[in-house]
Amino acid sequence: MDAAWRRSWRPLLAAWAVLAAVALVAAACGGGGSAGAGGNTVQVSLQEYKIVVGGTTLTKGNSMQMKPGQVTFKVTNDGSMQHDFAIQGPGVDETNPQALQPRQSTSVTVTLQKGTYQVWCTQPGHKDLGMYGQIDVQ
Ligand SMILES: [Cu+2]
Repeated sequence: MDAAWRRSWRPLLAAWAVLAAVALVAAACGGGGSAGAGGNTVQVSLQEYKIVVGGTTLTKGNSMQMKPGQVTFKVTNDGSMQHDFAIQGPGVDETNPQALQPRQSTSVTVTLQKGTYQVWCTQPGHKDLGMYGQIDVQ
């Protein structure tokens, strides 16, 4: 091929390079986004004497709302004494949860159906001190 031919194609090749770079960036962003949306993880923070679920504080029986479907509760003990996270409702019976030391965490995956779920801490006296609430799934 002669030099003139190469010159005429150079701008087109440059354009293709830009397009390829844009596509790569878009793919990278898309992948990150779908990973975040696909993993339906909700942070749960155990404290004296409340349970914070996805930023909503549950204490002394108040309630919050969630959508049906599979959810992984990532439970962290952010308090200064031993706590745990029990949840009971339609199709879910996690009433003997793992006791967590301060700063320890665990994950609990459940499938929520429409209905009412009770969440609480089973450590002696903690429920009476406020560590319980309700999740209304609808
Ligand atoms: Cu507790």
